Amino acid sequence: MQKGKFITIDGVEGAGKSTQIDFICQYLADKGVNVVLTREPGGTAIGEKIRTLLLSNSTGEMHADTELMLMFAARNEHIQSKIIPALAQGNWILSDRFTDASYAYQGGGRGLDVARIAQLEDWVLRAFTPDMTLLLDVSVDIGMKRVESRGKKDRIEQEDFDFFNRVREAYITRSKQHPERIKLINAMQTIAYTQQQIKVILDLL
Ligand code: Z5A
Repeated sequence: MQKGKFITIDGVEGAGKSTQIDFICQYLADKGVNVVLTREPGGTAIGEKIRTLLLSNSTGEMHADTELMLMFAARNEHIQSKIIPALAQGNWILSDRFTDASYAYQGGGRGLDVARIAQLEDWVLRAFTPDMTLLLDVSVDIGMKRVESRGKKDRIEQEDFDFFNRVREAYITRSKQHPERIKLINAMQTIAYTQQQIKVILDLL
């Protein structure tokens, strides 16, 4: 484990990303790898402002194309000002969500044409892609139960069960299209079982 690597973690709400991120950082630190933790939308000063706009309920209705372009605007800033420079210095980066979320939420959830998302991806990312994506898969009912004790839902969390089912299906489709990069992890059992699967995958890097 010497060179900088770009790892992303994704999945529907309640899959346990935040829970597993702590574990991943500790597991890699124990191997002598320091990880720069970041997130999308966000990760930069500008990206965090865009995140607030995207998730705040006070934003109100937003056209799905606008939502998609704001995700990619935040992502462009993230890649150019944070991810690429950090990788160039040999750092490992772990991003809580990345481009697969746009295919899942704006493509699957909002029903935007995947070809248009791919055009934006080509434009913003060119050939840049994560070295590995950990996709935590959980059924929507289990995920929703896990987060139901949380307070008020944000603008996207307020979507219904069918929306999140489409999101989950789009993630699974992505994992089948990119089996080398996207590692589908069963996140429906115990936290320890999810960690066990993650360890095996991280050891491949
Ligand atoms: N979004 C988008 O639409 N398009 C894009 O391109 C991008 C993002 C990049 C922000 O995401 C929103 O942006 C998100 C997608 C959209 N909207 N939604 N909905 P976020 O990542 O900041 O927020 P989130 O999706 O709500 O993630 P989260 O709340 O952080 O959930 P999580 O990290 O997956 O779950 P957790 O906090 O680790 O766990 C939830 C609870 O479950 C907690 O009490 C844990 O202790 C428990 N848990 C975790 N694992 C287990 C297991 N295995 N068993 C039992 N209980 C567990």
